[in-house]
Amino acid sequence: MRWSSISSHNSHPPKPVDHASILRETSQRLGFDALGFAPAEIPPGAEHLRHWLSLSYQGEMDWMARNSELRADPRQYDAQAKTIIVAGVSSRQTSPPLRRGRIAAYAQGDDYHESLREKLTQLAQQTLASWGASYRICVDSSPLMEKPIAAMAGLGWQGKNTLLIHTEHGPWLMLGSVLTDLVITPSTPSQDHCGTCTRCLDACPTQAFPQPYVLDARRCLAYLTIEHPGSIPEEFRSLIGDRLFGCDECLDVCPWNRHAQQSRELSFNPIPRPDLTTMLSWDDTRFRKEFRGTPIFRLKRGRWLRNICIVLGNIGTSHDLPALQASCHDADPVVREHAQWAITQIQTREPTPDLPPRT
Ligand code: B12
Ligand code: SF4
Ligand code: SF4
Repeated sequence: MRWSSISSHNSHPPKPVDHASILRETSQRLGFDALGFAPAEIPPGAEHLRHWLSLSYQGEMDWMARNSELRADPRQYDAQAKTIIVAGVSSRQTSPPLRRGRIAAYAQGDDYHESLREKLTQLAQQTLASWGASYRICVDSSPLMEKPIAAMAGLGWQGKNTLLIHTEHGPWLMLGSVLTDLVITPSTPSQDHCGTCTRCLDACPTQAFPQPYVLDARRCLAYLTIEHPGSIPEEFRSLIGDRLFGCDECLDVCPWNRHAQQSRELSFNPIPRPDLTTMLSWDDTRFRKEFRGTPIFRLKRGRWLRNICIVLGNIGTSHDLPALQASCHDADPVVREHAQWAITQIQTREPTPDLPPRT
């Protein structure tokens, strides 16, 4: 808390500026769904990061293993920081997909990194900057453990699916942080309210949780469809089902969704897309034009087409075969391999009369 520099003409001392309340009011006006304050300290549980990495649970996300000491300790990332202001915006989408193929709720519209950063910048400029405090904005890609920090800031608790669960918005908050040299009284960390529930663990299609509260990312469909480069191991292809990008299974089943509403954030609104076979014919220029400014852009064309082929292999029909046959001549060998796999899957489901019967 800082004292206002405006001098008072009466006998009372100047009123203290209630930074926390002003930040909360401003955040609500800007459309944030949650806000809290954590001290810029190592969050409880951060010590598990090293163990998690030693088990290679990060798969090919090499960037998670780089600077792991820095990632676990916000003070190493920013020595000036005294407080971490954590904000959340719900990404929940309640309408079913318009076309074949599902995209995770957070990725159906514009890139949240941009919209959240923009909102956090407005928050910092309207408050911290006017008080002369420093600020540094972090959304997802900075080396910070956002979930344990958000839990420390009282936004919720890390559930058995490892996600930050908020009592009103469930697991749907997308998180962003502002590191500042201003000292703000920390919020009270929340209790774990998972109790005996195991819905998320039971619902996971790939059994990606070796134990409650721990995720082996190598088995997670969000990792496989977004982060994993190259060919997707065959054991996971049918489990991908109709998921084109990410997976919401362990979010959808959480009982803490009971009060969760559709996101108010317009940038999460789903952008309509053409059918899968149309997108399969796109060259790189068309892909970039269509997906620039969305989370799908960073997949690049190859991984997007790879994912389309898997989904068609799982839910497609003989009508999709011409498009897949064309992709068997794609310049990208991963696309060619997945298109061939998809054709085999469809032909196994719908044997054509001119093919010899399978023995
Ligand atoms: C790497 C990453 C991934 C990886 C790994 C996920 C993971 N659980 O670690 C993959 C690609 C799989 C992924 C998937 C998703 N992600 Co992600 N991801 C991240 C990222 C960049 C880092 C997370 C991290 O530090 N992981 C390392 C592990 C060690 O951290 P942890 O899970 O917090 O570990 C805690 C516990 O699991 C436990 N623990 C861990 N290991 C061990 C070992 C033992 C023995 C014990 C006892 C405990 C224990 O202790 C730790 C500290 O509390 C964050 C952004 C950020 N900078 O934080 C976003 C983030 C976590 N992702 C997010 C989202 C939305 C998703 C998806 C829902 C997207 C989707 N719909 O497809 C899925 C959800 C999958 C899931 N159930 O986690 C959001 C989550 C928001 C929220 N409300 O929680 C974040 C915060 C991004 C953001 N800015 O909003 N993600
Ligand atoms: S996102 Fe899907 S695959 Fe990953 S842990 Fe959750 S349910 Fe399992
Ligand atoms: S589904 Fe159940 S166990 Fe999983 S995070 Fe939600 S409350 Fe916790």
